[in-house]
Amino acid sequence: MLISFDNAAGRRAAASPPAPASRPRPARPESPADADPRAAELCEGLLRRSARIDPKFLYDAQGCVLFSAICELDEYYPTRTEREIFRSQREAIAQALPDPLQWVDLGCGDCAKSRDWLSHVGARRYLGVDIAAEWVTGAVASLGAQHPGIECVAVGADFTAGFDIRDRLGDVQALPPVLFYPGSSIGNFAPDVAVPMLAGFRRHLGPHGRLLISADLRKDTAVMKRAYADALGVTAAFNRNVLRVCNRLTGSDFRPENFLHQARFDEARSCIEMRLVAGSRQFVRIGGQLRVFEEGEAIVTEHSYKYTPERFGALLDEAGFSSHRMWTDPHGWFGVFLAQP
Ligand code: AVJ
Repeated sequence: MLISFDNAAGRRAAASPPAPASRPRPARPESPADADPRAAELCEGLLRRSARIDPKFLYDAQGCVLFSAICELDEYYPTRTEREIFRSQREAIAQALPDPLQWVDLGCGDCAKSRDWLSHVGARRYLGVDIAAEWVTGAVASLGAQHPGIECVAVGADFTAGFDIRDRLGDVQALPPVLFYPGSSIGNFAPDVAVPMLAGFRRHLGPHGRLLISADLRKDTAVMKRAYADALGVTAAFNRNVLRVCNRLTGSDFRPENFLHQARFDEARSCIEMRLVAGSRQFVRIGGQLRVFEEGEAIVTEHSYKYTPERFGALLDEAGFSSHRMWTDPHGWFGVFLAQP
């Protein structure tokens, strides 16, 4: 077993433009934003007229625990629906994959979703790719201990921008990669960002590789909304937690309890928009500046796009894939797509 680690996280943040300044900024005390590109990215988004936080910041240790709790909720259908599709269609999907193959787990986290696949596919190598640097190495090591016959590699990378791990794949003709991107995570990206991302995935595949990716499908609005505004308030806690992440990374002084969780479905864009709305006027110190949030003003924290099968297929076409198949559940709520270059 080989464990190696490249930290490519934070590249995009370093390349993003500086916060717009309407007036000369006073000399400010050194803030964490000066050193940490993630803090700089957070400040930039929060100081915009329409404040926003990239959803990747939702997943600190606390956020990951809360997201796991979301996945157990009755209202949150995606996790169990995907699990059921994988369970019932595993053989059919596995048959459509190259053999042997190298399994590339994008956003592997604790590697749990891949565990069920490894005994059904001809995997010679496993690459666990995740932005959460601290996590991956241990998770991949324990997977490797259970599969002594599979070469297991941990790769730290942010695949939201400039993702390229082709040098880690070796000869893709001999050992075709299957890029596994489950959980409908692609839904976090607007189509204009998703297409180049998918095209980037495609460039890793060689002639025989495949992309195995899931997308949440468009359905009754009430069902979708409930999934992001659950009765127990778990999603609200998950959303508010991002303000604690801001406080920790940027030194800001948000009071999370003063912001209300909101999830609405944007028909035109076909996405759930998750926001934090100020319950009363808030004065927040961010990156050496004072940002006022008026009562009712929102910080957008996440978009979760919902596709028809046709629309997601069109997205794969746009990204250069030549064909794809889809598996779904009896309600047609969730889609598992297998795309070929
Ligand atoms: C992890 C992006 C797939 O959009 O459904 C769940 C995140 N946010 N509840 C989703 C999420 C609020 C989730 N993804």
